[in-house]
Amino acid sequence: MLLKEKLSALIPQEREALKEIKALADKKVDEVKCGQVIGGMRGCKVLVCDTSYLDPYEGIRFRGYTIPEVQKLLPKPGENDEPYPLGLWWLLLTGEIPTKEEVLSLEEEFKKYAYLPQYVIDVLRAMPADSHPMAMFSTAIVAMERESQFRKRYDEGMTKAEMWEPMLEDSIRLLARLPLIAAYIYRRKYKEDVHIPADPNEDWGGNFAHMMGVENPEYKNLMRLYLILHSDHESGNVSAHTGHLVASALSDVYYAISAAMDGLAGPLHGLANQECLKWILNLMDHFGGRTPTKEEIEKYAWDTLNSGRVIPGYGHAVLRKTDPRYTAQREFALKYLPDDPIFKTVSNIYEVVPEVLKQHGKAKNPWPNVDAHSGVLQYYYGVREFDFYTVLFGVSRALGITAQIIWDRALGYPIERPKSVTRQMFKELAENA
Ligand code: FAM
Repeated sequence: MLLKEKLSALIPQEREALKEIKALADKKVDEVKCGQVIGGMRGCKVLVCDTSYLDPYEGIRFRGYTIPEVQKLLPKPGENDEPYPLGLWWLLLTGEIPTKEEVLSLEEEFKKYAYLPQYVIDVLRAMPADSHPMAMFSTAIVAMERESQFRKRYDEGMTKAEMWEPMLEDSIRLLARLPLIAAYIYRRKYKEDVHIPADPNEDWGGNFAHMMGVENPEYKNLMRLYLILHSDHESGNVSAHTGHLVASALSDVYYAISAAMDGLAGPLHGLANQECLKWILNLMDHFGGRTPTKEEIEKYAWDTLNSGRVIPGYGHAVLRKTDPRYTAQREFALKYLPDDPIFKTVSNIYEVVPEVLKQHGKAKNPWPNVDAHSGVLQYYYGVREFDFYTVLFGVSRALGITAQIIWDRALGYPIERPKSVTRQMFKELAENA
């Protein structure tokens, strides 16, 4: 496999490079303040992640490339299409923009494993009908753990240096199936349990759109874009950090990604996309289904804040400007659905809410994040079941987390185990500092 060959060549170099950092082991790299510890460790530089970096004012760069650069440089199915999401996975893993041939070799590799075993279907069907799609998604992933090559090889006594290989194999097998699992959940829950077989001629992203049941080339492109945009956001966010933490115990990819999905399912993280569209549609309903005026949006936003709730899709723990993932989706909307009333509402909200949040004075970042825009695009193409939106996010986020944890094993990072102290000890430490 071309990707494996590439990684086999890269890993020895990167292991050497890590030795230079290990030699600096006693050097101080950050200072931790009391407020950071009780404030969710915001801003503490305590994680290492090479796949992407999130600049507070510029937004995400995937291996150094901005979103517009990635959109321009990664190979695409057709000239005017969005790039292959698997090209992004290649980039995250290798740091290099792949050729089309390299991406297609990965597409072929994925196709070998792109089928849904009956036992996974049985597990999903055994779950109560009102199970949340994210609970179903996470359960299906962990159910497949029995197939882990990593666990098998671990039981056979593989060495630490070999561990990245079965991590890569497990990742390919899992990622190949995620769109099938997601589409199965979608069609079982919302489309009368009628399923659409995979199309072997489609790429990983286009096929996902096809199996969801939206036969529209624009939606295939949206899906490719969506899968790229939500993939990686360095390693401190809840889902990526969870994946890294779980994998650090040498739990395999299935355990790590299932756990990561459980974190993504929280309303302050990935679930914000379902919450956000709900907020927008409630806002429109409140004004008889029309696009409300900016004054009306302002009042509605204040009502939300005054009732003690957050405005979903706005704010971020790291970002301090408009999320470029929001901007990329806005550009898509301007191209394909400029006159859509919900998009117009999203645009008006963008003009009003940052000012309201600034006046409210709490949120450190009054600007929109990725979730403020993703729902309207899905809704426009007919995917209107909000509960499902975080599963789409999950399929994409698995690209980033698998890339991160393959490298965790390649570089032999140890089990993560920070120190905790009691609240009293912590108070004394702070008082005596
Ligand atoms: N609406 C109202 N209040 C907000 C707010 C928002 N959109 N964003 C932050 N705040 C409040 C926050 O609740 C906190 O209030 P308290 O002091 O009363 O606890 C205060 O402002 C300071 O928070 P912060 O330091 O600015 O943000 P955090 O780093 O603690 O939290 C978020 C970051 C994303 C959890 C927060 O901005 C939020 O709840 N946003 C709405 C939910 C959302 O959109 N989440 C998705 C994030 C996304 F990028 C993702 O993970 N997919």
